[in-house]
Amino acid sequence: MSRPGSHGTLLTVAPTGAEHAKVDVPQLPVTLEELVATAEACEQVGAAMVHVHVRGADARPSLDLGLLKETVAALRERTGLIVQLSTGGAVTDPEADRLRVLDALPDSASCTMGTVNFGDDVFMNRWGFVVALHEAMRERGIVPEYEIFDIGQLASLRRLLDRHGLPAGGKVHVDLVMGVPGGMPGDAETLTAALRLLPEGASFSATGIGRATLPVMLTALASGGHLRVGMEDTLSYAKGQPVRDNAQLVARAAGLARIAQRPPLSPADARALLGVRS
Ligand code: KMH
Ligand code: ZN
Repeated sequence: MSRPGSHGTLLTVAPTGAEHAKVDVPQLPVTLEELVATAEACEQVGAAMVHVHVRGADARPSLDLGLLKETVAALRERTGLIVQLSTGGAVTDPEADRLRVLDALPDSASCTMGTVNFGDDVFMNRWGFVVALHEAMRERGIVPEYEIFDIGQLASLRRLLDRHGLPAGGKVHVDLVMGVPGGMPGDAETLTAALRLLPEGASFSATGIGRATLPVMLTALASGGHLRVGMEDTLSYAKGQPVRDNAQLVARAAGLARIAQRPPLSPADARALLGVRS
């Protein structure tokens, strides 16, 4: 099926996340220098966007505004990637801190469309907070990526757009995050079912967590979708083989995209797809 931008594939790298500890995963990029070097390496092998969670000096997740601003500036200086900040943060982060992320003025930011069980935790995204994120992004000219952890959240997205209008940039882009324990499973049937609920004209990427990585990636490619990969989502390259680094995951996704005759989009083409200003 032809979908927005489907002549090529938007590759997003999510290099760090908020869940893994540096002591357990030494190759996880946590310092500013590690993050920027990772972003440069991933851009070289085909990434067009970076989904960023930052860590503090103790390597723990942080939503410190100064650090976020410094990170956005460094990524813009040393890469051409679209810079997307996470407003999801860690499950323990308060709403006010998550909203303040937008003051770092990234190109794009995530906006999760509902509350979901998240392993043994709860990832809270009440309706009023979702609306606040959507509107604050529009006021600042930040393009949202609507994160969908469960299929009913696509109905919430339609409701959001009906009641509160289109986001900054005028395009709607969704990321299906599949395989979180508590959310929708990461398999071909569920991805296909989710696509029936996508808002008209929306583009989508998909992300398979852990062992869902490959089935979700292959199904998304075959369905005209885009891909998010990275160590936020998977630490295993293959059975018994830990991920070497984020660029390894991006390079594999780029190779599969080329095999599918949908090569990686340049950052400029990805900006046009998402409605992100240049
Ligand atoms: N860390 C998760 C609780 C996002 O970045 O917007 C939420 C998350 C989603 O990673
Ligand atoms: Zn994230």
